Order: sequence, then structure tokens, then C-alpha cells
Amino acid sequence: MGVTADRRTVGHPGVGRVLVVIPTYNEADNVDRIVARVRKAAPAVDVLVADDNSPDGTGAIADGLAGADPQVHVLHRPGKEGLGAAYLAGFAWARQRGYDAVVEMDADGSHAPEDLPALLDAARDADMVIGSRWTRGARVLNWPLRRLLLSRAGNLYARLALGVPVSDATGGYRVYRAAALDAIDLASVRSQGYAFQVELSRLAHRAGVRMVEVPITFAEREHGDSKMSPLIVAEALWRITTWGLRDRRAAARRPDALARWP
Ligand SMILES: Nc1nc2c(ncn2[C@@H]2O[C@H](COP(=O)(O)OP(=O)(O)OP(=O)(O)O)[C@@H](O)[C@H]2O)c(=O)[nH]1
Ligand SMILES: [Mg+2]
Repeated sequence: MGVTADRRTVGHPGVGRVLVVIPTYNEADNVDRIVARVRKAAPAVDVLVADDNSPDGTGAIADGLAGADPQVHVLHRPGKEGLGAAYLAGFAWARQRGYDAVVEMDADGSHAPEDLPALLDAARDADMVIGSRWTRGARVLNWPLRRLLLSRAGNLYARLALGVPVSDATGGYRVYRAAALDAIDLASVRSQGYAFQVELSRLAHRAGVRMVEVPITFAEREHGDSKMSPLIVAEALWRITTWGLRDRRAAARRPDALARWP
């Protein structure tokens, strides 16, 4: 067995084979940096770039990286369908190939690959690990005040409306072990933007998935353009409100369920 095969079977101690899924849309200036950082920070994990046919050629750059490193893979998707759809496709790719855990990570460097070993260590005793910007010990670097406020307000609203007991339900730096993915009804997920992270937090909480939060150092993107839009914020607001109302109606119909809310 070669070195690569050894590493693939070893994965992360106590967790198993890990796949980091990095969704990309026009991240030509970032994709090589982020993949290199992941490979250096956690050499035993594999990487899947899930590219939505980026017009800037991100997919071709990722192909070059995959050609040079058997632990790097690319999933080419036909067009821009949103972060949520790219992650669902990445999760399915991982499950088909028997990975024990998947990691969500942005391509723009906001999620430091150097924090990944700590997240994976925490996954030994949990089925879902959230890298949190809003827990003790976390740091948020160079974020404009409006983004800080949006994130804090979004998290407060998600917690109050849905009762999800985490400080960063909108964050996108996470580990899901296979048990967590099996417990969540992924086929029911409809969210595209940030709402996707909140939806998975909600479904995991309702399914009784063991969750922990680990503080991260989050940094503003340095290269490329944001895909954040008022539409993405509106989707999150609308979906969180709908889920919150639905959960309350369900709780009112079944008095025994009240004990489980929030
Ligand atoms: N495959 C795919 N990836 C996407 C899509 N939209 C966003 N992404 C990726 O999802 C990650 C997060 O998107 P960002 O644009 O960084 O969103 P953000 O972090 O809210 O915004 P910034 O402030 O610019 O960092 C990045 O890696 C994007 O390339 C999409 O439609 N398809
Ligand atoms: Mg970003």
C-alpha cells in the first residue's frame, strides 16, 4: 500500500475518513490557496471542490489541483444553484464513497484550515461540530460592523424562533459525522443561502444529534467577490420565520411536545 492509501484509510484518529467539501463559485483567486492550506493543516483528510461551472475558470484550476494530488477531487455541477445544493451534492458524493465525516468550509479563507484539527478532535465526542464565531475564545477579524450586526441579529433570531441551542447557527464551518447525516432528512432540505446552515442546525437539533461548538478565528475574505446578497438574507429571514411558526403550531397541537421546546 502506498502512502496515499495509508493516509486515506487512517483519516482523523477517532473520527475516520474525512472529506472537506469546499463549494466554489468564481473563486479562481482562492481555490488553490485554500486547498493547499487544508492539505497542509490536515494531511490525512481528502478535499472535494464542488464547483458550479464558475465562469472565471475555478473548475479548471481545481482540476489541475486534483490531477496533481490524489487526495483532491472535483465535483463539476452544471450551473449556479446555491451553496445548499452544492453541499448536498458533496455530502452524497462523500456518503457514496464511504467517508465517515464531511466538513463544510468556504473557499475564501474566512474559515481557517488551521482550525480544522481542533474541529475534528471535537468530533470524537459529537456527531456535529460547529465552528463558532460567537463563543468564548473565538475571533472575528476585519469584518465590517454591518456584517457583525447582521450575523449577531440573525443568530439571535434563529435561536429565539427555533430554539436551536448554539451560538452560531448561520456559520458555515462544520463537521458532520455520518451518524448526523443519517439522522437528518436531507431530501427535505430546500434552502440555498445561509438559510441552509440554519436549516441543518434545526433538523439536527430536532433529530437529537449531539452538537458541540468550537471557537474559530474567522477572517473577512481577501480576494474575489462576495456572493452574499439581500436575496440570501431575505431567504433566511423568511424561512426561519416559517419554521418557527410551524414548530409553534406543532407544539400547540401536541402538548407533550412543549416540553421539548425550545
Ligand atoms: N458551488 C457554489 N458555491 C457557492 C455558491 N454561492 C456561494 N458559494 C461558495 O460558498 C462559499 C461562501 O460564499 P461567500 O460569497 O464567501 O459568502 P459570504 O461568506 O457570506 O460572503 P463574503 O462576505 O464575501 O465572504 C464560497 O466558497 C463561495 O464560493 C453557489 O451558488 N454554488
Ligand atoms: Mg465568505
